[in-house]
Amino acid sequence: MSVIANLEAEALAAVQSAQTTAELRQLELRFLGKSGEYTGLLRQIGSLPAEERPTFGQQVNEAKARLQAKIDERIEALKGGERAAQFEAERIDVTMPGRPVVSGVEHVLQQTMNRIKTVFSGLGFEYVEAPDLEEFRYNFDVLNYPPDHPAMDDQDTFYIDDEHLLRTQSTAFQGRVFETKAPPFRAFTIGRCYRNEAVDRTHSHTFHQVDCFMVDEGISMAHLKATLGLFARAMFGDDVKVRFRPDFFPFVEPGVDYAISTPKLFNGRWVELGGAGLIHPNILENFGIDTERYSGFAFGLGIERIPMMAYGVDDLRNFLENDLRFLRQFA
Ligand code: FA5
Repeated sequence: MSVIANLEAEALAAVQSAQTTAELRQLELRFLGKSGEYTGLLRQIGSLPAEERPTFGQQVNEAKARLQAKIDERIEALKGGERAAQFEAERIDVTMPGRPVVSGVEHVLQQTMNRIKTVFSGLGFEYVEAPDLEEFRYNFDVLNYPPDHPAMDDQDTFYIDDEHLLRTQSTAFQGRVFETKAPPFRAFTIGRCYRNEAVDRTHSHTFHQVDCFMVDEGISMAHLKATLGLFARAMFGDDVKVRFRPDFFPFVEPGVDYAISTPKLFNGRWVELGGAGLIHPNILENFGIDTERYSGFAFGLGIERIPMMAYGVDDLRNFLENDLRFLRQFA
């Protein structure tokens, strides 16, 4: 057999046994490609006697054409089956049940803050944003703390420099409001507070407060008690009891602590939510407010204590540790 016939026999056998179009494309490249076997064969033409060269060339070209036709034919035959298999593999069953979409829920503290916002907005208080990184003077001086007053020791915090700290109480927003508004006004803010504090079941170094105040003509403790009574019922239901006891804060006079008790939880034990009182006249006067005409109340409450009381959670760290098994209960 001639070299041409040999190669053709080899190529046809390979084409015949190929099972996929990919294999056939490989064979096409191997035999008919630019540096394929037939090109190699044609290169031998130089070693032949001159009179044999035309016939040899012609035979190689004919053999190439036959092989090409055979490969095309086989590809054509396999293509249909391969496409059908691909369709089968990629088939979509539109009747299959969908995969559930996992969607997040608001953190229970965020839910609580949203509810508080709704309650105070509903009572006509304007929501104000205030910074966590606060100036010393708004956190203390403006709030009638005399220099080096021991009340500041209760609220040691994280200092950025001598004049900047992470606020210890959201009451720090008062001065910012007094600076920009003239009475009458009602405002509240909600946000993070920080204290250098040993962490335990009811205290954390980072927690949240809501602070609220109102200045108008004739504001008295009666307005304060009515507002905090309404707030307690809105958050905990009608069977909640509220308690006020005298307490000291430099920025109120008189000052009280505010606690609630509900028969459903902690055996009706009183839980202190925060402090409150009538805004100290020194503060109002420092901002040029006529204390003969105007007076105001203010209060500040811890946010974490509210869902603790509402849901019977006995350790505030649960709210801050991001254990999804705990948090999902409030979805
Ligand atoms: C204050 O922070 C005053 N600014 C409240 C106030 C505002 C009084 C306006 C009068 C007028 P006190 O330090 O007691 O007060 O904190 C208020 C509430 O914040 C506490 O009752 C508690 O619910 C919460 N709280 C305070 N410290 C922490 C803490 N480390 N972790 C969690 N909650 C806290």
